[in-house]
Amino acid sequence: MKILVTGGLGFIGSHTVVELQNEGYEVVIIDDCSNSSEKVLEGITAITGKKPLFEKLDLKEKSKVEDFFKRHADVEGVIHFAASKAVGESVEKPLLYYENNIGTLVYLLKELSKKPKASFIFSSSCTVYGQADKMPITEDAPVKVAESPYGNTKQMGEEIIRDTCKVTPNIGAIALRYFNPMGAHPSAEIGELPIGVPQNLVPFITQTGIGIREQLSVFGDDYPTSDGTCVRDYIYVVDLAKAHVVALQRLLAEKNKANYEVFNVGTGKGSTVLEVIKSFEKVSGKKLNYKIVDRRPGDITSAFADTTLANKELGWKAKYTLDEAMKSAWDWEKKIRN
Ligand code: GDU
Repeated sequence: MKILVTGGLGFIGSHTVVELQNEGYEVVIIDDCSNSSEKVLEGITAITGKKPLFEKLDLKEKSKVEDFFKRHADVEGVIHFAASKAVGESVEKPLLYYENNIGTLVYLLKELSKKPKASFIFSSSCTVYGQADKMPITEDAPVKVAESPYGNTKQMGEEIIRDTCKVTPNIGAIALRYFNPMGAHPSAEIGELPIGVPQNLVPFITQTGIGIREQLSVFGDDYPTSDGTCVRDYIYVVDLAKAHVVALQRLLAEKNKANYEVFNVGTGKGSTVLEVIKSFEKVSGKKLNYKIVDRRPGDITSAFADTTLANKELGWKAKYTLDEAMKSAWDWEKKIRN
C-alpha cells in the first residue's frame, strides 16, 4: 500500500518514513528541501534497506500537486508534515506562513476529495492550547487565541480539515497534537538538523555540549513551577513517529469513531528546563555551560499532555524515557560533528 509523506525528509517526517517502511508500506516522499536535505534519503535507506520514492516538489505549485496525484493514483493515505515551523519568523512573515501551511493543505485536501477513499494525518501542535488552565491537558481543553501566525496555521489547519471531513465522508482524518519532539533514531542515521542557531531547547543543549555554542541561556527561573523553569512534555521522536503509523492504521482499518479525530501525542510527564539539562549531563557525562536569563516573550509556564485518549483509542503509549531520548540526541550530535 502506497502512502504519501509530505515533508518526509524533515525531522519528524523522516522518522515516520522509517516506521512506515518497517511496517511494510510503500512510501513516496514529497519535499521541497527548503529546510531539509536529500541526504536524509541515504539515512532512511541505511536503516530500512529500502530507498523510498522521492519527488522534489513545492506543494504551493497546484498544477504539480494535481499531476502528482494523477501519476500516483494508488496513494491511499497521506501524512502531511510539510510546513514552515519557526514561530518568530511567522510573526515577521505571516503571509508566507499562511501560503505555505494553509494553501498547501487546501490543495492536498482537494486532491483527496476526488478519491473514493483516503486517509489523512495532520501534524498539529499543543500550541493550539496556549497556556491551558488545567494540567495535564486533555483534547477537549479550549483552543486559545494563537500567539503567532505559525500557531494560527495549526488551529486553522485543524478547522479546515474538520469542515472538509463534515461534507466529504470519503476522507478520514486525524490531527495529532504534538508536544515537544526530541531525539534521533537510535542508529544515529537520521536526526534533527536545525539550520543556523537552534531555537529549540534540546538541539541548543547538544550543540553547546559539543562546543558549537558557548552557553545555553535558560529563559527564566521565576515561573511558578518546582524549580522556577518552564515545564514541557518532551516526547521521543521515534515514539512520535510510531503514533503516526497507528493513527494511519486506525483510518485504513476504518476503526475511527468519527471521520475527523484529534489526539494528543506526548508522554504525559512534564519536565523542567533544569531537569532536561540534568538529563543531558547524566547521559553525556559533561557539565553544561548555562546561565539563567530573562524570560523569553511568548513562552508559556507549563504544558504536558493527558494521553489517555491516545492510549485507549490508538493503543499507543510513549515507551522511551527522557534520558533515553536525550542519549539518542547526543549520539546524533556527536556523529554529525565528526
Ligand atoms: N528554552 C531555553 N533556552 C533555549 C531554548 C528554549 O530555556 O535556548 C526553554 C524555553 O523557554 C521553554 C523550553 O526550553 O521553556 C522549550 O522550548 P522550545 O523552544 O524547545 O519549545 P517550545 O515549547 O517553546 O516550542 C514548541 C515547539 C514549537 C512551537 C511552540 C509553540 O517546538 O514548534 O509549536 O511549542 O509554543
